Amino acid sequence: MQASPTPKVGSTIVAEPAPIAIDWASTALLIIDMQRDFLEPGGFGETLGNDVSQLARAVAPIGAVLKAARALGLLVIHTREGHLPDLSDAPPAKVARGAPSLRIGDPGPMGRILIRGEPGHDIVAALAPEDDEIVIDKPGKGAFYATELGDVLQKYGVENLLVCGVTTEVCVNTTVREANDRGYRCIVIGDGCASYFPEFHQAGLAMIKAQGGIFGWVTDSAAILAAMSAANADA
Ligand code: C5J
Repeated sequence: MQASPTPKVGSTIVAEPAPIAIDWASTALLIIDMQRDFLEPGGFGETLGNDVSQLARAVAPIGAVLKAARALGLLVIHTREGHLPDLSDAPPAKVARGAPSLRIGDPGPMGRILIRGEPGHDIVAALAPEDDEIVIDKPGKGAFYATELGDVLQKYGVENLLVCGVTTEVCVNTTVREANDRGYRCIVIGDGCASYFPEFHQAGLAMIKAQGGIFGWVTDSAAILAAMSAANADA
């Protein structure tokens, strides 16, 4: 786990519906499910009939923010959606749903679909976690459900989450809603999120920032990088 050498300085991040002031010492970068199973051919996403190339656009913005977060000493948390090999944590309703070409647990070109420990479950190489970064394995769409995430955030005194990953309207939105209900300020990095459906991506971001920020704030990687660079200069 990370030692957390984060500088005790604050920044104001340009965001919608309004700028938000944060203290970096109580902020974490939360990267949701940037796994081969969602982004690469032959994984869970493609078995559901999706064009997985739609998600590639989030990799570079996340990579830039991740690099800057590491330089700043920010707490970095990665999540992975997946199930135990015996499927004991996979609700039958989830496994049986729809008409995928392969179901959760079936053997595929990247190992068993959406199963922990299989190659498809790994985070894509460009965003691979470093040894001291936290990786949360989650069986559901939300990162708080049946995981240790809440305890980890409490342990590190986190109050603000910079959230990115895939997909915007499913696991990112579910996690932001869960976090919002638990009192965290969620700042979603719009270009660091992606969906198989561009219109759902747009709507997923719009519903977070609507009504004065009903679930949180939406920004972009350029604004986060600018704020991190200013914080680094101040530190
Ligand atoms: C989905 C996710 N879409 N990570 N998972 O099933 O958004």
